[in-house]
Amino acid sequence: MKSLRLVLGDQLCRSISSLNGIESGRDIVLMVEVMEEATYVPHHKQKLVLTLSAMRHFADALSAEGIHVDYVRIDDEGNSGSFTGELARALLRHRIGRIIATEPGEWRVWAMMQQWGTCFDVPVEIREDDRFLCTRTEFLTWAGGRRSFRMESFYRHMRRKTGWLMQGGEPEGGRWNYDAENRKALPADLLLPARRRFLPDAITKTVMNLVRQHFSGHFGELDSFNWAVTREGALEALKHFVVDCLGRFGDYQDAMKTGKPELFHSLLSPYLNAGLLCPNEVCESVLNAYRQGVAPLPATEGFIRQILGWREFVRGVYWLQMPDYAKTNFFNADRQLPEFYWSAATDLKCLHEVVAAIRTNAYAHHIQRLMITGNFALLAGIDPAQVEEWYLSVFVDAFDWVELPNTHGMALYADGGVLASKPYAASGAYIHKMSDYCSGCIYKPTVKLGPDACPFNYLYWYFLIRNQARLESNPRMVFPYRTLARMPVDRRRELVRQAETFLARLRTI
Ligand code: FAD
Ligand code: DLZ
Ligand code: SF4
Repeated sequence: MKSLRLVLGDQLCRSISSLNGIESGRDIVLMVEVMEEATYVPHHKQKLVLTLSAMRHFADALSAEGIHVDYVRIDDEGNSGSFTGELARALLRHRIGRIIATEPGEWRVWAMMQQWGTCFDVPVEIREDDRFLCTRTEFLTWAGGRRSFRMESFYRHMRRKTGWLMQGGEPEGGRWNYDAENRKALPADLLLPARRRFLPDAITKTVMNLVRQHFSGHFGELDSFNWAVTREGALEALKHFVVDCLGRFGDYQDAMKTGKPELFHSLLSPYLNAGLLCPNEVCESVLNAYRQGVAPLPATEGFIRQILGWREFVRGVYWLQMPDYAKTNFFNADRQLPEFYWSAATDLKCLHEVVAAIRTNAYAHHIQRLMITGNFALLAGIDPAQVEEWYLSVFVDAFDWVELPNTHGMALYADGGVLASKPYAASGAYIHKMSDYCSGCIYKPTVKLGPDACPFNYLYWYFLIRNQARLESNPRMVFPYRTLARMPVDRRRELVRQAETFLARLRTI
């Protein structure tokens, strides 16, 4: 039976299930660039370029294999602007017996796909996305009747299942987790590796012009685009990470440095999320480096944990908890997102540096996302929906299934502890320890009150004070609440006053 095989912009993988069993002379692959996907949030211009250019390259690679690809460009005449509309139009162009698709990464598109069985007069087969290391059913079984989930226990389950970094049923080196070794501050004179950049080719340049023309109002700079857009490029990026960065990845995983957003991080998330790389091959490549003695165990374990643990874990939680997950708001946070999240115009140097770098690169590493932009939003009580829209808009790797649990659950604790055992709230002392931002700041991380005080310091205590009823029974919050209990009443009152004055002055748009 002649099949129309739909491939979405984050399914750019030759072994994606929708292409399994394809017959070149008979079947048609449909790929569509649509306005709805380009504008459901104002994606960073670089995310638009990466997605559309990678889609075009992928289509060309399939065509070179002799596969018939029906490719609809965003500016093609008659483009309806949506997946559903483009499928309907494709059915008019081709005589087709069935549609085959792979389940999407996002709930929004999943809900759309559920309608297709009734919209179209041909059967629609939606196949499992088998690129992940843990299936949705397997996660459901692991989760059992739990109401809250802890990554560490899931991660151990996955280590046992894959046998990665295991010896005779025990974790290699005798420990499951080398997190404690992965929190070193960066020595000022440490030589950093030159990062591999990918210059735009002709296809990418065409897409960049298209984005300039149609999406000039979206966030972010375009000219600095240097992401890979093909599988070959993504494999080169993986090799570069393993050879030049992995060895130090563990040590400085949490460190932050002005002007060097990537440090030793892999920069692989956009390729993993788009389908240009598979999690399995990325992990195997890192494990091989370890087996050959090129990478130390703490760095290897630290990296494997991110992919085998965190990435699979957040996806599992997302599909288990959606759609209600996104609606929770544990702290009833309702403040408007400050304008500086878009403009970087703030005298808090850490926030300025991170937002400005995101504008240039569409990238920030995990601790910048969690402990700078996320921590501020948590402490300031910003409306989770607005924060989530921001995260979905500004990063090259942003997709709801991974962005939402990280923002809603990990950074904002808006799920009340479904995903994290306590809020990741921190004062200026943490930022001072892990970065060089404070040295150029008009505020002082060691000062708690008064005009020189770091705003993270009084916002931290104000957060604890106003959420005391919700948090003080959490065993992991005993220590800060004990410190708060010892604080003189006058000092508490002054912290609250200064925090409220600061928050009242935040400019919003
Ligand atoms: P590395 O530090 O080199 O880590 C290696 C890989 O591990 C990453 O490529 C990624 O695939 C995976 N990984 C690491 N941490 C996580 C995590 N917490 N969740 C899922 N995968 C992880 N990641 C996204 O891919 N898309 C997002 O939209 C996204 N939004 C985030 C929002 C917030 C508030 C936070 C705190 C984290 C978010 N993350 C997101 C997770 C993480 O920050 C990024 O995956 C990572 O920074 C990507 O850079 P890298 O490839 O250099 O990662
Ligand atoms: C992110 C994105 C963008 C910007 N544009 C397209 C597009 O035009 N066509 C397409 O197939 N996919 C696009 N994507 C990726 C989709 O948003 C993604 O496939 C869905 O969100 C499902 O996860
Ligand atoms: Fe950020 Fe405070 Fe340090 Fe300034 S002093 S950079 S606001 S942590």
